[in-house]
Amino acid sequence: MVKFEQIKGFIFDLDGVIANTSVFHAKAWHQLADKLGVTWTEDLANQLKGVGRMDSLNLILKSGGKENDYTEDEKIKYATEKNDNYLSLLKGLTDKDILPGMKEFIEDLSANNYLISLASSSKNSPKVLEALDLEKYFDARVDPSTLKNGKPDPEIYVRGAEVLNLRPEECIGLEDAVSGIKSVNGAHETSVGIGDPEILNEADINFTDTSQVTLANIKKAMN
Ligand code: B16
Ligand code: MG
Repeated sequence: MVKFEQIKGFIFDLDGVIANTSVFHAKAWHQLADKLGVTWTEDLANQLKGVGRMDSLNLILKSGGKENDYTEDEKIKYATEKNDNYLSLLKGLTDKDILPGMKEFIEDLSANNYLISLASSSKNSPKVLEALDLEKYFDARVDPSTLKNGKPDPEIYVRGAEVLNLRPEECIGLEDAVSGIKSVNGAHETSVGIGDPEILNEADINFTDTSQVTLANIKKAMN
């Protein structure tokens, strides 16, 4: 692992790292899985974390052995339906929905002149950041609609460093998803996994929840 002193930038996932919105994504997908007759399991829920909209739908269909049952148009219709349900769950989202300690952590990064970018797979991320009143802290954002490959591919985290004009070794990527940790590692950045350390066992550094994510704890883990 690189030394903490080499770090100049932090690249954030959004859902499940900054806000509790991963619960809303899961709820909306669960609802669709029920409708399509696909059994919802904890394992399926974990597989979907961090994965983009159409890829998520394809994983659900595959899990139920239904990957060849629908046309592209039908799939778009179902993905849109999930998104509408997700958006209605987002109504009333405010800065109170920021996960414990994350506002303070982001403010601390900003006060210490670290650069900050967003590497969320979600096309709704600008809306969510605005509702949380956090846009002002972000120096740059990767637009997921410009990517060839979603997480676990490294592309989004490679771009997350590029948009800050930093080298990957100078960046830390924070993630709650297995797909996201693989993406950070593939981009040759330092990965911080937030959540069950057994599930996120490929992360360089693990924290069980967001309240433990502080500069001091990251420094301690790296040096
Ligand atoms: P949307 P992240 C991901 O966001 C979510 O974890 C995942 O559940 C969701 O399917 C994906 O964004 C796409 O989101 O349908 O809103 O474009 O964790 O990368 O911030
Ligand atoms: Mg996430």
